[in-house]
Amino acid sequence: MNNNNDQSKRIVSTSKFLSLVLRHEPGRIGISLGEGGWVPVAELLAACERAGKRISPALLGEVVASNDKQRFAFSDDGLRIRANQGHSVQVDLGLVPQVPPDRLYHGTASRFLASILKQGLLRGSRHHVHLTERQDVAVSVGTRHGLPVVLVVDALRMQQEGHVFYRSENGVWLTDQVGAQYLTRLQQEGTA
Ligand code: HQG
Repeated sequence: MNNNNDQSKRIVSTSKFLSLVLRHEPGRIGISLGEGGWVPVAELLAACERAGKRISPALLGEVVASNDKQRFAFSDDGLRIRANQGHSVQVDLGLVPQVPPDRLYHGTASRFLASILKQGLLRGSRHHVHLTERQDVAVSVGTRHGLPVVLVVDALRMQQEGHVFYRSENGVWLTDQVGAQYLTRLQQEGTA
C-alpha cells in the first residue's frame, strides 16, 4: 500500500516536472524544444539527471501511459517525447484545423464570469483557449479555479463564421479566443 502510494506520488511529481520543462521552461534544465515540441528522450533524461531529478526510462514510460489526461506522447519510434498541449513557450504543434462539434464546453470559476461575459474567453498565458466535448471535464477544470461554472460555446457557428479550431492529440479543442456572443452559461446541478 505504502509502496503504491510512493509510486503514485513519484508519478504525479514527475508529471508536474515534465509539464514544466516540456511546456513552459525547457531552459530550466538546459534543453530547448525541437520542431513540434519534440525532445529526444535520451537528451531529456540526461538533462533531468544533471538538474538533480533522476527519471528512469521505466518511470517515464509509466508517466506517459498512466497520465489521466494524456499530457505527453512518445513519437512512433519511441525516441522522442513532447507535451500534447498546454505550452506557454512558442511551439508549432503542427495541428490541422478541424470542424468542431455543434457545442463545446469551457469550465471556469464563478468569479471570472462577469469579465468573461464582457470580454469573451481570452487565452491568457496559454497559446489557445481550451475547450472540451465533455461537461464533466469542464466542471473539473473549473473547480481548479474556484466554484465551477460551465459555459457552452456555440462552436460550429463560430467555425462557420471563420474562427479556426484545432483538436490536440489528447482531445482538447483549441481556438484563439471566444467572443461573448458565442457563450451561454450552462445551468447544471453541482455548478454555481
Ligand atoms: C479564465 C488543464 C477572466 C478561464 C485543463 C480560466 C485545461 C478569463 C482561466 C487546461 C477570461 C485561465 C487549461 C476573461 C478566460 N476574464 N477570466 N476574459 N478568459 N478566463 O489554467 O482553461 O492540467 O490558463 O476561464 O484540462 O482553466 O494543464 O486555463 O479559468 O485543458 O493539462 O482564465 O489546463 O490541463 O486558466 O485550463 P488556465 P483553463 P492541464
